[in-house]
Amino acid sequence: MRGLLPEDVTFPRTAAAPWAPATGTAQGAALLLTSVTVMLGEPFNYASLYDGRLVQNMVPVRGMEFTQTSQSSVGMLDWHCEDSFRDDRCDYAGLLCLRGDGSAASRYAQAKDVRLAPETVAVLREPRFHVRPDPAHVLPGQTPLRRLPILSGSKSAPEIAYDMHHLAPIDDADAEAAGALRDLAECLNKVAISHVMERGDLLIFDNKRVVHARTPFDARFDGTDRWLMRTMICGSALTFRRWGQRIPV
Ligand SMILES: O=C(O)CCC(=O)C(=O)O
Ligand SMILES: [Fe+2]
Repeated sequence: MRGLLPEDVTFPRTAAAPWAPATGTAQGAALLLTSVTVMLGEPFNYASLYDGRLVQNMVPVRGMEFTQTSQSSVGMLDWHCEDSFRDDRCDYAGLLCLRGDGSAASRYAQAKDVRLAPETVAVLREPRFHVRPDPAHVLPGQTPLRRLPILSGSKSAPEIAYDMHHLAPIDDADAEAAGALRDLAECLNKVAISHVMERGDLLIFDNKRVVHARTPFDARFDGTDRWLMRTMICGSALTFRRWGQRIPV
């Protein structure tokens, strides 16, 4: 969707951290984001992520330029789904742009567009992989690595769980699984679509069927940097209640 933010509204300086509370017109933007995304289900966050804030700022943070988190900037944020390390990851994520940056392209690839040899797909559909926790989470103690297949579900609308940096074959010696991951990474680049987010753009993606990434951009840390707000959505109120509190601390 485009043009969600009225042109005569001015926003404060770009938030300095993902967990910074939204005030004034920025709070209006956060309410707009939740008002639209609530139509898809229950907006939520994890207790362990960015202080558990329902609406988080996707902003560059000094010292985090090259991390694989939303706080990165000069470094590429590589292909991932939100929270692939969790069974209770969101069904959808919504990103509202308050301040764009012409060099930062959001990239998306749909699992249904992936074209791979049938043998490779068969390997990716087996639970031969594990994924480490996302470094943006502050977790209580050691989280066990989740075992998972990369692809699952129907052929016509396959699901994907993917994180380029935190995913590996369970068995280090499993060359077939490692090869399948390499083929998949190559294919994602081929089927990717790009979109440079502009002020007022709201992008909602299916986190179970789409992987996403963001290209590098320069951060100035002077209050004028790129600023997106994000919320994650659980697609059904019933499922939301079944999961209960996500990562109790
Ligand atoms: O900044 C973006 O376009 C996406 C950020 C993102 O993918 C994330 O925070 O996980
Ligand atoms: Fe992301």
